[in-house]
Amino acid sequence: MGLPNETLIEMYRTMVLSRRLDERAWVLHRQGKIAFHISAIGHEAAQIGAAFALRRGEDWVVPYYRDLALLLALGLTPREFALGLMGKKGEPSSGARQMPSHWSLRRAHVVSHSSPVATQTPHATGIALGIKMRGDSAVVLTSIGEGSTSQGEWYEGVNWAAVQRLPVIFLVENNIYAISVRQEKQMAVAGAAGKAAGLGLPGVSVDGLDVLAVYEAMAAAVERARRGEGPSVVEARVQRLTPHSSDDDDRTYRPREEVEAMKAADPLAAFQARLLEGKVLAAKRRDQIEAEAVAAVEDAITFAEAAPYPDVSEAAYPVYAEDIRRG
Ligand SMILES: Cc1ncc(C[n+]2csc(CCOP(=O)(O)OP(=O)(O)O)c2C)c(N)n1
Ligand SMILES: [Mg+2]
Repeated sequence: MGLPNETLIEMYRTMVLSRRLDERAWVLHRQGKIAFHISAIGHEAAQIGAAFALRRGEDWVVPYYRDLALLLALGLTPREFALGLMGKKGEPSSGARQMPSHWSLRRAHVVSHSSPVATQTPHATGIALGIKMRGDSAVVLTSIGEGSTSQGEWYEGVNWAAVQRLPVIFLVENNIYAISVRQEKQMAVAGAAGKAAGLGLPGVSVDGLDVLAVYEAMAAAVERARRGEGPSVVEARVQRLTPHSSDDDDRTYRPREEVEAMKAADPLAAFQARLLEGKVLAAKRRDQIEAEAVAAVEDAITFAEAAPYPDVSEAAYPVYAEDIRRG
């Protein structure tokens, strides 16, 4: 499969961890213990394929809310994720001020994004411009849903990156839906990759349920960016196996048969089967990875439940620059 076996297993391990944390978040929501969750279930292969194509910790990442697996691959710990879910002191994204999944992780070069979708795209382009002006070798990855590529900010950010030949990869996680709105109701082309040609940069569309297909497409785009040849759009065709968020009931707009058919092509199950068949992963190691993920989830939830909320005296931290020094 091209990559070293240990790398393939690490990809799988991170996908399993993401899935188990994500499932637990839904349970916590239904138990009334958290206010909100937005899920990566069905998107994990695309996110892991993308993360592993980067120099993690060196390259810059401007993600979007559905990127739990991506963040875990970049080093977010399960405890940090759980603190974020519960709005507890010490969560790294915003010091418990933002909604969960509005990621930020300074040590991993993950830059905070806002709730208005697509505003991260010009930010990523700006960071890439800074990298080019400094002559650094880093690249930028920014991700987005296909629905949000209909926003003006997406075109503005992608256009400017193409004009300036900036080192940035625009990853589109195309799950066909923008909450309840299907793709064909908001774009006249077959997918987001098709928008790239009109803006003057390469666009590829890959099977986002296949972690290695995404890795290959991303690795090519990253290398191109690092060589100074400019940006790319990489569209990963994924499946959202859950409602949009814990505030959504997708039974009102999509038939159960559609969701069941999607579940039959679960990217996690597919990767596991491929690793077992290829004798990269033995059943014993698979079970061990599973047990470790479950234990990590338990540890994270127990830790976060016992953690304090931020003290009111810290309300202005780290909102103002003078306070950032404290972090
Ligand atoms: C500018 C703006 N409009 C509307 C919303 C509400 N909203 C949040 S997520 C979302 C759907 C985004 O769909 P897509 O880009 O396909 O990403 P997905 O959630 O499917 O991964 C919408 C409409 C928002 N956050 N920002
Ligand atoms: Mg979508």
